Amino acid sequence: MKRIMSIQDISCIGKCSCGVALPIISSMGIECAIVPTAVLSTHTMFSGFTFRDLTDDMVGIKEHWLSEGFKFDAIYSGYLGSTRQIDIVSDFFDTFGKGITKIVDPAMADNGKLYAGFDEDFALEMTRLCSKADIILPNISEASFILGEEYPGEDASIEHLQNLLIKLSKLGPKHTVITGVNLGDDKFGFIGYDSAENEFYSYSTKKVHMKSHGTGDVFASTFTGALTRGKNIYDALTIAADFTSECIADTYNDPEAVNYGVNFETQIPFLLKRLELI
Ligand code: PXL
Repeated sequence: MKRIMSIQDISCIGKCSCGVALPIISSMGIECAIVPTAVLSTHTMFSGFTFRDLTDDMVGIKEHWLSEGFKFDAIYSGYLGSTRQIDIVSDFFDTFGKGITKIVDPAMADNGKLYAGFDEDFALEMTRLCSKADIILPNISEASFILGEEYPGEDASIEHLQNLLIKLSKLGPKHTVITGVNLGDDKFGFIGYDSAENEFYSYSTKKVHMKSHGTGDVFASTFTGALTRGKNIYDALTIAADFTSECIADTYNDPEAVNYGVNFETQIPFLLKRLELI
């Protein structure tokens, strides 16, 4: 069985981070080994959340896994809590990442604003981590923070996004993908750049007019799983986009849906069919 290492927090309520990576990657028939960076009572969109920092545990986990000789097929990092944690993830990349795909979702901002508790130094450190990744998956806000550029708004032009992609690729990743992009009338998707081929690509699904949390994590987990199952990058990205879109649509149509995450649980059968696993 393939094994993915997923480095991000545990938000006890929030349908994000490890709370989506574990079920989504496991449902795809892949072992998901988690490196929890922190335990929060909820994700940071709630007020008053508790936060237990697990930075020191991350180091212990790394040392133990190294002594046991564990191997991984991919490493995927998401929300991280501090610049020191970013350094430790960079260490995980050096220790376990040789010859395997390293994916960074620089989960730190949305709508032009850094999440609670993050500052420019954090963004700068995330830029360093992105430079060690093979594939990065920022949204428009994160891409702008990584490059230290002004946020162009959610309706940035394709030319502007292509420019960002080229600059991001100069940091090092072979594939840079900006997620959560408006791509025409009621179309929502991603735009990517393959630096080796000097080629752009994009894909969109029907836009559902609803603001939801954790969709980037659903997208990144699904993408990492599909890629690890042997799909090529474009196919893995389109599978992730289709699945995320189904999750959002189901949440939109569910009068009992919670407002802090999406209904990824009900759409697992869709994902498995989309992957031709059932
Ligand atoms: O979905 C990204 C995410 C992950 N983890 C925590 C968060 C967020 C976004 O707000 O707060 C703790």
